[in-house]
This record gives sequence, structure tokens and C-alpha cells, in this order.
Amino acid sequence: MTQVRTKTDLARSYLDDGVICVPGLLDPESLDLAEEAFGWSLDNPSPAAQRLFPDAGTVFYQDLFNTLSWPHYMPLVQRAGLGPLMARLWQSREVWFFFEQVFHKVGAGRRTPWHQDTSYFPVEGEHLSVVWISLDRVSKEQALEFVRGSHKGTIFNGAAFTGDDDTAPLYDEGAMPRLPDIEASRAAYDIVSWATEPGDGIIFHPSVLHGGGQTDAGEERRTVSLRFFGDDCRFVSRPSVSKQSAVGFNRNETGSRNVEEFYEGLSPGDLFRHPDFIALEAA
Ligand SMILES: O=C(O)CCC(=O)C(=O)O
Repeated sequence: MTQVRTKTDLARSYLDDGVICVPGLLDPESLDLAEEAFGWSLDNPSPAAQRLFPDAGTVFYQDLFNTLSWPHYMPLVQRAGLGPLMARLWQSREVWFFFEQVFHKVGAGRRTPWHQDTSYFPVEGEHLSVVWISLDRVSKEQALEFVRGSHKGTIFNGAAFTGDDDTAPLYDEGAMPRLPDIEASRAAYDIVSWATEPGDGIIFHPSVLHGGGQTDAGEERRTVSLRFFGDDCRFVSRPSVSKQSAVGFNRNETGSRNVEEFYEGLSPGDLFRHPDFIALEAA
């Protein structure tokens, strides 16, 4: 008999594993909206847009937290029902859009270093998700990988995303524990991944360790990664960034708001709120 996963199963898996795959999350119209939004982000880079690992000779591009892009993502978020989906997954009354991130990989590129997104942003809570949507087919070999359940463990120093050592820390040594070398001892970790078709979604807690997702020669991967938060999220302090990171750019020069403006006045332990985060229909 075919096993049908209910919404309750998904919520349980999300809570336990910190990551779930939702085949067919986007219908064809939502997928078109995702393509439009991704195209807008590529055509309108924020000052934080970066070509990562430029010496690799292939394209590994990212941009994020461009507040000018947010209206372009709302039709997708609404059409795909991501607000109500988050509310059901987390049992949260309210859901806010946190920010968008896009990745564009072209050619025989390297893996995304293992990392946790919460190392880069001063927020914690169970009501947090990343919805990762590839506009292109992704094979199991090229899938983004996750360490199941790691969202319940240590929050490590950020990966610096430079050089050959993927555990090289973003913040000063000692500020947070250094990332373990997961690639060097993969068997010691419970690593999960899924092949995806355009329109499938992978939903993960931003504290889950994730990495991988390399592309091969002649291939392109266009990815939209949307972030959401809900009721229980609180502001936490993170070390100040001593090296250039995507968080520290001045976006104002393009008319985008800066990340820091959304944290003004918050002290560690405060509910993570700002009136300019977009509140979504949650039911
Ligand atoms: O798509 C990738 O290679 C990286 C994705 C990622 O790290 C994220 O969405 O947080």
C-alpha cells in the first residue's frame, strides 16, 4: 500500500529532523512567479551580491536581503501558500517573511561549504524556516545535503566562504566553536538529501548543518531560498563580523534597507520583531 505523508507527519519530521522535502510544493503558476522573482534579483543586484570563490573559474553567485526585491517575491509566497504552510509546520499564530536569498551556480563548481544560517543572523527559535526551491532539476549527487537533527545541537562559527578550508571561521576564533570537518568524516554524520524537480521544495530549519549542491560542467542551477519566522523567535547576540560578509554590506546606496536597521533597539532575549517585516496571512 502506498504511504501518504500527512501534514502532521511533515510537521513531526520537521521538528525532529530539521529538514523535509515537499515534492510539488509549487504549482506551474507559482513556479513561473519564482522564475520572475529570481530574474528580478539577478537583474537588480544589491551591494551584497557576491561571486563566491571567484578563483574557481565558475559562477557561484549569491545575493540576499535586498528589501527592494521583497514585493517581487510576495506573489510567489502568497500563491504557494507559504504563510499557512509555515504556521501549520510550526504551530505558530503569526508568520513573517524574513528575507530572500538567491544562488546561481554555473559550470563545474565546488560544494557550498557546510554551515548553519543562524550563525550569520541574530535570531533563534523553533518557528524559523528556509524554503529552498531550485528552478532547475537537481540530481541526488548534486543535491544540497543536511545533517539530520543538527538544528538541535551546537551553533558553530560561520563558514567564511573563502579559500580551501571550508571550516575557516567567519568570526574571530573563540567567538563560537569552529565548524567540524564534516566532509572528512561523513560516515559519522546522519546526512540526508533529495533529488528534486523544479517546483519541489526543501524546507529546513536554518540551524541545521547544510552544504554541498555542486554543479557539473555545462550545468546551471538557479535557486530561490526564502526565509520565514514566527511567534517564538527571539533576538540573540552574534559576534561582530571582523571579516567582510554578506551581512555587513551597505545596501542603502541602492535604496535597499540594511539588515541592521531591522534589529535596532533589540536586546538579547527580546521577541524578534520589526514593523517592516512583512506579516503573512497564516490561515
Ligand atoms: O544552494 C546552495 O548551494 C546553498 C543554499 C544555502 O546554503 C541556503 O539556502 O541557506
